[in-house]
Amino acid sequence: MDRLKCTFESRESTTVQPVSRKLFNIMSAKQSNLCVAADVTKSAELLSLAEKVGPYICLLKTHIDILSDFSTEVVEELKNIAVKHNFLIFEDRKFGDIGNTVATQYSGGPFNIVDWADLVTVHGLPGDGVIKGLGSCASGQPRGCIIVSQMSSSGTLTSDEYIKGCCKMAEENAHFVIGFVAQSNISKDPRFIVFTPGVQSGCTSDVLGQQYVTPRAAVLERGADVVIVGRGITKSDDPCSAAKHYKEEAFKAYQERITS
Ligand code: BMP
Repeated sequence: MDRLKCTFESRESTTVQPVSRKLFNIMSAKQSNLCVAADVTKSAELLSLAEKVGPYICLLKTHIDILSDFSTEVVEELKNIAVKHNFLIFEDRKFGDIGNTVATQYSGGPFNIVDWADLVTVHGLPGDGVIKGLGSCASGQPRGCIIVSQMSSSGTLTSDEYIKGCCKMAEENAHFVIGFVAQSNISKDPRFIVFTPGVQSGCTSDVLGQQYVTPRAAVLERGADVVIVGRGITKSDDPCSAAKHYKEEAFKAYQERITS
C-alpha cells in the first residue's frame, strides 16, 4: 500500500494510533488537508483566527510561546473552538532535548502543553528518548508527536541520512509518532502523515530563509498529506476566504493524486 495512492479514509484503518485515526477521520469528513499556522502574538487574535478558519481546517498549529498575554483561559477557549469546528490542536514546540527534560517541558512550566495539544513536534536529533519522554506524560490521553525530519528553510542541515534516521525512529515508536514534517516523499507507509510547511501561493520566499511552494506542488510533487499555511492566510485581508481557497486547492490536489 503506497501512502500517496491511498485515501485518508482507508488509511485510518492502517493505524491504531488514536490521534492519527482522529485526524484521518476529520480530513475525510471535512474534506480538508489544511493546517493553519496561527503565528499571532495576542490571545484575542489567536481565538478570532481560530473561529474564522475553523470550518476549513483539520488542524490548527500554534507557537504558544509567542503569545505576549498567554493564560490558561486562552487554551480552554481554543479547545472549545476546536470541538465546535472539529479540528485538532498542534503545538509546534519542536522538542529537542533528552527525554527527562522534554517530559518536564511538556507537562509543566507555564504552558502545560500535554493538557491541551493533541499533537506536538519533536526534532529527531536527540534520538528516541525525546519520544519516550513525551510518551511518558500522556497518561492515557490521546496524544502524539510529529518528527521534524526535513525543513523548509534554506541551508537546513537535514541530510538524507538524518531523514532515514527519523523514519526508523518513527517505525520503532509508531504508538506515539503519527508522521513527519517534511518537504518530500520520505515515507510510503500509509500509517504516517506527512505535513509540509513553507506553502504559499504567489510568493517563493521571505527575507529570513523561508522557502515556499504552492499547495498543489506540495501535494502532487512533494508528497504532502497536510499542507501548513501561515502568513498566506494570517496576513491576508480576508483569512476566512484565504483559508477556504487553500483548503480547496490542497484537497483538489490530493484527490488528483489518489486517482491518477
Ligand atoms: P509561514 O507559512 O508563515 O512561513 O509559516 C510556516 C510555519 O511552519 C511556521 O510556524 C514555522 O515555524 C513552521 N515550519 C516551517 O516553516 N518550516 C519547517 O521546516 C518547519 C516548521 O514547523
